[in-house]
Amino acid sequence: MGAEAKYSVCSICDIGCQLRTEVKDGQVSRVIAHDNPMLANNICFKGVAAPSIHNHPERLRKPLKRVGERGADKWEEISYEQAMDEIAERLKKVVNQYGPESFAVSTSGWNTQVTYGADRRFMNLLGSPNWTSGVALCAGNTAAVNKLTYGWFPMGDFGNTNCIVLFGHNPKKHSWTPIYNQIEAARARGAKVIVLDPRVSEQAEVADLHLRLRAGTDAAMCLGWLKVIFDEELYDKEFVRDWCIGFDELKARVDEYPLERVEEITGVDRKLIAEAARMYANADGSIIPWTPITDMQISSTSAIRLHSILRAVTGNLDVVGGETLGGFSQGYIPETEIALHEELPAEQKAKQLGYDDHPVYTYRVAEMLKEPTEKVWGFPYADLVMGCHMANPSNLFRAMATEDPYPVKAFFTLGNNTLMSYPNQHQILKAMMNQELIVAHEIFMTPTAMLADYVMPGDVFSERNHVADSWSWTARLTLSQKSVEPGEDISSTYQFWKDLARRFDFGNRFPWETIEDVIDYRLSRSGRTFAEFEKTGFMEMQTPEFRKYRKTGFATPSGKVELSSSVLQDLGFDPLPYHREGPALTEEFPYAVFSGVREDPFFQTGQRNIPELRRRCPLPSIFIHPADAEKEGLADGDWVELQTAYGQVTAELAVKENMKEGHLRVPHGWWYPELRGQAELGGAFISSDAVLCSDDDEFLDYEQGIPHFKGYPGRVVKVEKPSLLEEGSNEGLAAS
Ligand SMILES: Nc1nc2c(c(=O)[nH]1)N[C@H]1C(S)=C(S)[C@@H](COP(=O)(O)OP(=O)(O)OC[C@H]3O[C@@H](n4cnc5c(=O)[nH]c(N)nc54)[C@H](O)[C@@H]3O)O[C@H]1N2
Ligand SMILES: Nc1nc2c(c(=O)[nH]1)N[C@H]1C(S)=C(S)[C@@H](COP(=O)(O)OP(=O)(O)OC[C@H]3O[C@@H](n4cnc5c(=O)[nH]c(N)nc54)[C@H](O)[C@@H]3O)O[C@H]1N2
Ligand code: SF4
Ligand SMILES: [Mo]
Repeated sequence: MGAEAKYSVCSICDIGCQLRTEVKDGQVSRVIAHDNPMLANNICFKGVAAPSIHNHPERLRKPLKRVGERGADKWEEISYEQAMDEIAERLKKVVNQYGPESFAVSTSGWNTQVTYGADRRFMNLLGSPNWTSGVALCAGNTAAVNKLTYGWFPMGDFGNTNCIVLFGHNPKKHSWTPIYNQIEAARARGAKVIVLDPRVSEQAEVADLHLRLRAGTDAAMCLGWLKVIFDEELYDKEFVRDWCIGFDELKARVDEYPLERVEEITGVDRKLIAEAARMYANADGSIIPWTPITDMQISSTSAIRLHSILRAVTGNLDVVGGETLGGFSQGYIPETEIALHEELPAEQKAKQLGYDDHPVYTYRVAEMLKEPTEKVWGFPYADLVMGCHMANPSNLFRAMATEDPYPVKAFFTLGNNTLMSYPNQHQILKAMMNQELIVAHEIFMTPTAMLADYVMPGDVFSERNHVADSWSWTARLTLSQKSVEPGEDISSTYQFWKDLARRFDFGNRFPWETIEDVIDYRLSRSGRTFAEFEKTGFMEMQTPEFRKYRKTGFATPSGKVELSSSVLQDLGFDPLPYHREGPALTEEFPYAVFSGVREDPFFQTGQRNIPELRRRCPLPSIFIHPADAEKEGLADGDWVELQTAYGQVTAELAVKENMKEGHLRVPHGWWYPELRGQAELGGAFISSDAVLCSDDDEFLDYEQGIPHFKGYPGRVVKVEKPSLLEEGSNEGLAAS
């Protein structure tokens, strides 16, 4: 007998596959492929494991209040109402004593889905600008930098493109499955794929061209491509003439990067650089899909700007087969309107941490782009991909730890494993230890939640109704239906903020009682309710409209594509892109370490407690090339410590041909849920990449303050396997 299957949008990772959820005896029993053949392949083994995650015996189901020392992981269960009363009272006390800016939030709306701007609304009404997000190191900062150049964050037209350029980005069958499928489909149609990656990644193995650049040199590579494109006149002259400003200045800058110099910086043969640039520029429709690799390096702003510039000068902006500037979904009130940014007073916006030092994704730039954004897109603030007008995390954690430039004393973390999700984990710990109030909204007891005063149990996608709008990245609405009831004390993030607001004097500004009420409100401009939307199907796509700029101009101060950025110029930064070298390798720390390569079975710091996923990757590895292993006298399977001047992590050594010589790779997100009670904070300091990377100035991108996770100095030494990780010493690892 087939059980009833609801439509779901998976939130186990951030790509949001559409699939279907079956229920048996009041529990999610199975997650299956979508019934629409176009979507049927969009499911990975993490999605299939959703029942094990949603029904996990260790899921948080009762609000917890700390009873021991902070971080001791000792709790008493209290009711939801009591928790909310106490949180409200303690937050008021902090705000009264130190001002509203002493309240900060770190979140990752990808997984909590239904916040709908309520967090920003709450903060804006309270008066705090200090909101940040995991996507400050991901698509959120890319979106902000894209806006500098042409006022929006585009999405590649995978369906029609003839050339796909992957700067590191390496979608796999079980990692961002829909993007992997779209690349596969394009390749099958004959589209070319160019991969730029120090390693031989899965995408590199099957690419038409693979450029094995040195980590952290993406900006120099793009400057080399532009050199070829300008010298050989492969650019769209008409578009540049009519729609771009700053071409001559850019060309002069690009002339400083002859291919000999680019070859020297990147380590890639100049002939290959030229061939790739020609392939990209000559294809009829090329895309550079968003990539996190340029989100996390020292020349991040320049590298992301260079991707934008390449799109523009080759005529790939807002055309079929190129990159679409989608705009907000019609008929669905966007988060940006709910967030009420215009109600946060200018003097409070100016207190946002990072505003002075690294302003590009803070309110400072949002204010500079307000007028053109409203003119072109209809709203003064464009909240895109759940990460906008953010505080800089490094400035924020410094303020929390040291009270410089002012005290930050209350910290809420929702759907974000904060401790491990930014650079300089030592400072984050110090920051959290220096708080008067910490609230975590979570589905599991993470190292971050262990540091909280209150842990509020969160719902999961099978337990809530939702209309997803891709955080305004693409103009598409998709349906996610509640399949089962969440437990009584479990809340969604919307509910959390609403119930908190009701305890403040602006409670009447949260008139929507339930999630369905907010969705009804968001749909109201198209004259429908959620119940009506649910009946019409699982997805609505807006027909793309190309070259919209001909009617509206671009949402930049000049109304043009700003090859030379007037915003960067006004802020006192170099308005043109450049290559900046990362922290120098030394005799003591001779390897370029990079963080990343997502592991198929896990999303970021999650799922190490799900046996069927953990079995696929029981322990973390540190990766090295065979020639380097030999030089160091190390063998595959040795236990090693990867050391930097800032910390060290332990893992098993994996000697791999596909690594690049001179580089070491450390995975992101490892902690050991099974070591709860045995190791400090669930072993959060044993193998986490965030321990290794500093956020001192020489590690930060100037304009955004982004850490250099792609090529920082380190070394590797042999150690004993930590006794805590010995097989059989605990259940979780025994599962392997
Ligand atoms: N050091 C370092 N930091 C990084 C990165 C890195 O490579 N290295 N990568 C960066 C990138 S690319 C990204 S995208 C971000 C990701 O940052 P996050 O999105 O914060 O990533 P996760 O580690 O998955 O943490 C999400 C947490 O939300 C919880 N959760 C899951 N579903 C729900 C839910 O429905 N409700 C609630 N309340 N909680 C839920 C999970 O249990 C998990 O603890 O991190 C960035 N930070
Ligand atoms: N299974 C699974 N899937 C995921 C995630 C997950 O945690 N698990 N996370 C999701 C999220 S939030 C993100 S952001 C994406 C990230 O996924 P990807 O975009 O694929 O990024 P990574 O896997 O970190 O690294 C990809 C490649 O970048 C290369 N690389 C390292 N340094 C450099 C450099 O300096 N320049 C260049 N050009 N390449 C470099 C690495 O060798 C690696 O092959 O994956 C998403 N998909
Ligand atoms: S790729 Fe997997 S985890 Fe991510 S949304 Fe799709 S099914 Fe869920
Ligand atoms: Mo990400």
